Amino acid sequence: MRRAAWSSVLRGCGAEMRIDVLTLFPEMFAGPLDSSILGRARASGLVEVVVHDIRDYTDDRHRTADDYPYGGGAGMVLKADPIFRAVDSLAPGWQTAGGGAGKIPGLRFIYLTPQGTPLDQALVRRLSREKRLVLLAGHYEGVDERVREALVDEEISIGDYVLTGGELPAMVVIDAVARLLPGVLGREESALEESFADGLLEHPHYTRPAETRGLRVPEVLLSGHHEMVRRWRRRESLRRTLERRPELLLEARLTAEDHAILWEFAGAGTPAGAAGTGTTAGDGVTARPDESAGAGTPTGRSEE
Ligand code: 9D3
Repeated sequence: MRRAAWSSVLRGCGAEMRIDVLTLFPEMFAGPLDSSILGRARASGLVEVVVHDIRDYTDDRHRTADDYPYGGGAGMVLKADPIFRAVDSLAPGWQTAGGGAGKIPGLRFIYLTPQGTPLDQALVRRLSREKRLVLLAGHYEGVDERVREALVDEEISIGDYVLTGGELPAMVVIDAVARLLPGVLGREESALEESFADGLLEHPHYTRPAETRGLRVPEVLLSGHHEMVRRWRRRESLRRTLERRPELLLEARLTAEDHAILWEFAGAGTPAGAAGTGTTAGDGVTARPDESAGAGTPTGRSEE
C-alpha cells in the first residue's frame, strides 16, 4: 500500500505515540519538530508532540518556575509545583492512580539531565515501544528532588559534554524515537535501517559524475559486477569501523568472510585475494582484529 494510504488507516487508530515536553523554552522546539521527516510524521499523525511551557503552570504574577536551593549554594532549582500542575493536566488523577510499570500508569516520564543514562540506540529502541512519553527538559542546577521521587521513571543524558539545558537533548530523543515508529521512514529507508543493524560503519558513497576535478569514483562501482560491489562495500565498512570505532567490532555481526578481511588488514598473512580495489590496505593498523578495542589501534581522530 502507498504511504498516503497507510497514514489514512493509522489516523483512525490514533497516533503511534504521543510525546509531551515540559520546558521553560518552548520556542526552541518549533524548527526541528516541524521540519523534514519529523514534521511529516507529525503532519500525518504518526507521532503527536505537544510542547508545554512550565511557566503556564506557575501561580504567581511573576510566573516563577525556579527558586534558590534550600541550604544555600549557587544556582537555581526548578520548583516542584509547576511541574506537578503540568502533569495534573496531562494525566488527571496521576497522584492516586496505581499499577503499571512506571510511576504514572500509561506513560514513561523521562528527565533529561547530565546525570542520566547515556542515550544509545538500544535505549532509543526500547523507548520507541512506549505509547506515551513525557520529557522534562532541565535547566539550572536541577529539579526539586520531589519531582524525581514522584514522577521520574528514567533519567537520560545524550553524552558527555555540557549543554545549556535539556531542550536539545529532548529533541534528540524525539527525533531518534520517532524515526523508528511504523510508517515514519519510507520503505527504502526502513530496509536500509535493517541492513545496517549489523553494527558496522557505512562504506563510502559516490554519485555522478564518474570524474570531477580529476577525482574518480572507484572503478569497481562502475563495473556492474554486483558481487564485486558488495564485497568492496563490505570491505570498506570493515576498514572504516576498524580505523574509527574498533570497539564496535566486538559487538558487530561478522561473517567468516568479514573475519578473513579483518585479518588481512591486520597483516596476519591471509592471502590477499581481493587486492587492487582502489584503496590502500593496511593503513598502519597493527592490532589483531580480536584485540582491536584495547590494543592501541589508531582511531584517526585525535582530539587535541
Ligand atoms: C555545575 C554542574 N553542571 C553539570 C556539568 C551543571 C549543569 C550543566 C548543564 C546542569 C545542567 C546543564 C544543562 N544540560 C542538561 O540539562 C542536559 C544535558 C547536557 O548538558 N549534556 C548531555 N546531555 C544532557 S541531558 C540534559
